[in-house]
Amino acid sequence: LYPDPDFDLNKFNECVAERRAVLDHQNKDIAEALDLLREYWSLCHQTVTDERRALAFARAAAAVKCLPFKVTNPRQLKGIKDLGDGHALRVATQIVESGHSQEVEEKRNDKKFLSFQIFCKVFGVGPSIAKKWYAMGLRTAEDVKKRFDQLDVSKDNMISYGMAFYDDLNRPLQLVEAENTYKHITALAQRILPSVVTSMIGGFRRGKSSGHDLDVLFSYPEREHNEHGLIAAVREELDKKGLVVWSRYSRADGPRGVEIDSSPLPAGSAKDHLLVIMIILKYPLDGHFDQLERRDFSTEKNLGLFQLADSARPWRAIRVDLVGSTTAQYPYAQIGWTGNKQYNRCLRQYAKDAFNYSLSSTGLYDKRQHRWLPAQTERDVFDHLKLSYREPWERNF
Ligand code: DCP
Ligand code: MG
Repeated sequence: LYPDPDFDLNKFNECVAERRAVLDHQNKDIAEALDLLREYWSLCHQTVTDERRALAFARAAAAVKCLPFKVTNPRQLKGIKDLGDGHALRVATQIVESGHSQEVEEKRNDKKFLSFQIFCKVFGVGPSIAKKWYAMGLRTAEDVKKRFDQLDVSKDNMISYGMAFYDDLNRPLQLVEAENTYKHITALAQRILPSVVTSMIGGFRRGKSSGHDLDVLFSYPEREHNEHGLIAAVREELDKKGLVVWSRYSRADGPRGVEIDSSPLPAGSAKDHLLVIMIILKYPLDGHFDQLERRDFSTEKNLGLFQLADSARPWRAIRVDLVGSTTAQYPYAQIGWTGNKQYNRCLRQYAKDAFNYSLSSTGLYDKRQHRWLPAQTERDVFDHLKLSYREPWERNF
């Protein structure tokens, strides 16, 4: 039945977290169809059932990406865990049989879905805002631009920048551009703190040749218990060079956190704020707080729009996220921020089901023994979970 004589369906189904998916997998047409339905339901959902549908299509698409052979016969799809025996299997079968699914094409061209896609491409906008805009009769980015001053998000710093730089931020960032920016930021950080360790995470670490942003992870081996401030200092240096278009800096100090938007609203916006500083209460001030130790809240983060030199004009805006972690968190932050999102979901679910562990970007917590599990490297994390190590490029679920 399978072109790969070594393929063992039982083994494939036994543990989803053991699967691997490379970018250049063999079932792109099926995965594309299932991912489109995932996107449709995650943007246009009305009910909890629709949201579950989105997650089911995400799992089904991931399963197909993990198959080590090209599906040529619908019988090869039968019995695959996560593809199920319903809707996703039906769509996958249609694609294998005819290369076409009427439902997928109808959804792909659905007017509401197309508007939601446009709206959700605005930095800071998700399905709930898209839904409001659609209900107000807005359909295109032009519509939003024209009526932006009347929208209740017109004073939202992030969304205002998202609109002002809509075209720039929807132009994919190429690997070489990301690498140059990463080198620049690392050199700057090393001048401030020579022992800093950085890594390029997100999609580029998984082998993508372009992406929607650059993600950089920082760790500070010689500053254990005193990590705060480096990302703020890097942001400050970039700002002095005039390279910061917009940024939102946040950190959590114990139960309280600080969030700072650094830039005034873009020119032409409804109202100019100079600086917004919010003290946010991140954790409940009750007994659970001690249990969290420092592990859960010692990170610093900066979401930013930075200038990147451009051949056609002086610069264009690109999205850069700078994320801090303590040395103890580092391998967990590497895994969490490398992703992808579906791979994280799968690992976290497996950790919970198999061991009653809670896995996040800050650590692995054993809820039975009430302790955090230490790790020096990503391999240690896989060992804790009794999983084979997966390289970042095998995590493209
Ligand atoms: N992440 C996550 N859940 C989220 C957001 C992010 O698990 N809600 C993790 C997984 C992502 C990683 O962080 O892979 C980086 O987030 P990005 O949104 O930058 O995603 P990618 O880097 O994977 O994609 P892109 O190439 O589009 O930037
Ligand atoms: Mg990214």
